[in-house]
Amino acid sequence: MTERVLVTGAAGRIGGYLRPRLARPGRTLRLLDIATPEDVGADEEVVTASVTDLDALVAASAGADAVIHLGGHSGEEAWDHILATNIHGTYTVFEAARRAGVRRVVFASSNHAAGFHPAVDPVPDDLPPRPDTYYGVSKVAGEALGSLYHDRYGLDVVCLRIGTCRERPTDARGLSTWLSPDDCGRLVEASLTCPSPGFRIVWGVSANTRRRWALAGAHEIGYRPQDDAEVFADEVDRRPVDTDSYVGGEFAGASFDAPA
Ligand code: 15L
Repeated sequence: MTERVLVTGAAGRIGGYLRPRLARPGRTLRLLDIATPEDVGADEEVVTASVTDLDALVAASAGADAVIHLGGHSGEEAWDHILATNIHGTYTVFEAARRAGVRRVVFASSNHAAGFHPAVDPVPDDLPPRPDTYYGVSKVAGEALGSLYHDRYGLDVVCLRIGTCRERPTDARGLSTWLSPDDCGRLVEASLTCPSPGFRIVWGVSANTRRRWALAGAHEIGYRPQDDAEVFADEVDRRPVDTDSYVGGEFAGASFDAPA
């Protein structure tokens, strides 16, 4: 039997990290994006569509065992754009999953859902929402939709409050908040395969020496990070800036305002 996983926003940065890392014999990745993904493999299918298009999402969800929802803006934007693409576009993903009978959704939330919390050590799991931007509000909305679709319709929903998912950290905050591409693959694989997660919100961060965000919740679903940003410590500017005192870093800064 083929396992089919729908990946929204598959042509984006994290989609590019995940595709080779989630490839398994017997698994097909169905790549949905408005952009065309590069180097499409034999075990990949392409759907060109926007996450805002409910009919397209329902069609793309047919026959899928799980959805990984990465689609949408990955940073701050004007409210209208956040509303249409990130908030409505996340509603469509959950609603399409429900209509198509998909049992599990892995939602790429963000630390910015809780970005105005102080970056104490440790920052616990289950931190209540405290968004630092409209982008963060959209991630809170996505988590709330996940909670609703779990409680009302029984979907398994794993929300990942992802940190700085890049090839490498580039600043002092990143030494604490980095999620390596390989650990991102491990975290999403655990989210896809752990038995009956119910509804969960966990931090998405590597095993960084300077990590503050708790990993107990992610550990419970089977995530075992293997990377540590410290190996890059000599390459980055290690001087902290004022906004490093917030979970969301510069997104929580006074001068960080939404584009009109
Ligand atoms: C995010 O959610 C963003 O997508 C990314 O661009 C970074 O800003 C990251 O968080 C971060 O907090 O480092």
